[in-house]
Amino acid sequence: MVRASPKRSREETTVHSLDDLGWNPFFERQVTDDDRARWTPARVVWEARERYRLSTGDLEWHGLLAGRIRHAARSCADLPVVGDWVLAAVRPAERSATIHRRLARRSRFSRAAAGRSTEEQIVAANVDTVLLVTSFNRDFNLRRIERYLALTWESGARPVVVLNKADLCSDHETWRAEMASVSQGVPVLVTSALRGDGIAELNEMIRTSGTTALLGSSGVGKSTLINTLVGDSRQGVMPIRDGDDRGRHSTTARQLFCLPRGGVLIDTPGMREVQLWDADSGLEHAFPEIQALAVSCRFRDCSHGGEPGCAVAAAIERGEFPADRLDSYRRLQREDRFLRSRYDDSARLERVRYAKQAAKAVRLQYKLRRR
Ligand SMILES: Nc1nc2c(ncn2[C@@H]2O[C@H](COP(=O)(O)OP(=O)(O)OP(=O)(O)O)[C@@H](O)[C@H]2O)c(=O)[nH]1
Ligand SMILES: [Mg+2]
Ligand SMILES: [Zn+2]
Repeated sequence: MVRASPKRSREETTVHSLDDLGWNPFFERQVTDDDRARWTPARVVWEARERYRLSTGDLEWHGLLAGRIRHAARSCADLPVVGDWVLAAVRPAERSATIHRRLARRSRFSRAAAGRSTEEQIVAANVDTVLLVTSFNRDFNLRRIERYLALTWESGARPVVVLNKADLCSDHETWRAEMASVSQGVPVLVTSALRGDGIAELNEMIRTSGTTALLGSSGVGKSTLINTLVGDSRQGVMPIRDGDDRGRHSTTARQLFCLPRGGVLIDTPGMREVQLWDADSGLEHAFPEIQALAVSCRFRDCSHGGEPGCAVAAAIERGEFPADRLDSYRRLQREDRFLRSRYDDSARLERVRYAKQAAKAVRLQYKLRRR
């Protein structure tokens, strides 16, 4: 639930420039003088079923899509999402705007849409840094972090792991060490949104990181961290049930905020399923030690699945490398290939359907001409 603070509206408390919102030369270059004369650049700060809220830095607008944009979209991934920059025709009297163009994205965090592995879902666009939030309790799951890391590297953003709820645990170092085997050099921050541990460090990092998105399971404390950083209780937080520290989904829509001290944050609802989406190179990035060993395998395309002369298997044999890390890598790789083949199949079917339609249209034209 996205709850605005009851006393003050967002517009009254925050006056920002486009630059504060993350506007930069990459987007500037896509806008001509002609565009500027007709439209205003704005960033999508909230979206639900093709209804949008846009920010121009100084003001927020209700946004709707121009029909042309929707018709031209080949898939949902083409439509604007939170974090996108768009060109819109604004109507100041109504505080509303029509979106005419989505600017090209610098990065996008995608997963396979839940339950529909042949469709890409973009979770957030134009993100520079992804905070992978997990907590010191049952949510702590290295295999899930590996998945998120692969997707983050693939997205073009830089990952940072955040271990939240430090107040619930006295032995941070053991957990940190476990995480290090998976994070592989990615920064790991330990925080407590409730007690304040690590918040100054987090703030400083976000201030200098462009647009930062918080991702992770429901209940790990993403919205609570944002409230702590923004300095009020703008984001709804659900109390945790007795005997169940996993929490319930309380954030239902993605939303973008400007921080008072600089930096832009995107809150997202907890994700139950993080299926890979075309994460081939992201996977290689997320398992750098395997890539480093693989150059010594006898076969260039070694799958490290029992081939002779496999350097990864040899390292495991010598006890230099944990076998479950390789298992995990191979499982994710299989998943990625499987999803890609499903996607290719559905793309092929789509092309066939399209070609049939086109042929039909041509036949019809000939028929009409002969009359
Ligand atoms: N002990 C402790 N509890 C925390 C901390 N941070 C958040 N919580 C609690 O965890 C629960 C869930 O927090 P949220 O911020 O709603 O979690 P979320 O990640 O936004 O969850 P979704 O919006 O469902 O994805 C709330 O009851 C918070 O008070 C922390 O640092 N320590
Ligand atoms: Mg939340
Ligand atoms: Zn090998």
